[in-house]
Amino acid sequence: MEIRLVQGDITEQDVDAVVNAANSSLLGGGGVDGAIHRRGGPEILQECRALRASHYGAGLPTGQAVATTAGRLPARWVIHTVGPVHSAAEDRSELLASCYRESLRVADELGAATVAFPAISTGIYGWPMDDGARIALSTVRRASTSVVEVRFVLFDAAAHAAFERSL
Ligand code: AR6
Repeated sequence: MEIRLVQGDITEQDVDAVVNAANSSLLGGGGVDGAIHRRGGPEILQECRALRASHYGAGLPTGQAVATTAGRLPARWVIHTVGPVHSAAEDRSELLASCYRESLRVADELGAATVAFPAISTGIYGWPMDDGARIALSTVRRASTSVVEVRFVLFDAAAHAAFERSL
């Protein structure tokens, strides 16, 4: 598997699947989630609502992942995953690792060969960037998956530098 680091906007990536740093409601929010729904259009939210009505009445649990259409995005699918809120009192690293593993498992089910990830939980959910980068990279490297390219799309130079150091 090839791991690429790019600085940019995840909604612009020409990949099979982009991963959304969602919340368990699946009904949208700020950050990556807001950008994906804004740019991808209402089709994504429609499928998210259907998922809530069918499989995830109580919401998508933290650490799990589920796919929808990508609407008007260049990608074919959006894989929604729910990162943990960072806590100083409790180690939630395993849940963050699970987001990356489960997203790749869903990508395999879809037959997605190229997948773009944001730095899950490092925005509104407060995870320190260096630690988030370490968990992201070590989990993806160890994953057994048919995905051939994982692209980490980092929003700013500091996030890109953190991932580069970790890689
Ligand atoms: N492309 C790439 N990275 C981005 C983009 C973008 N367009 N926008 C922000 N980032 P966040 P979280 C970076 O807050 O921490 C939402 O309200 C950002 O700088 O999107 O997992 C959800 O609904 C940061 O490094 O996700 C949840 O409620 C990283 O992406 C909550 O936020 C993740 O930031 C999830 O919080």
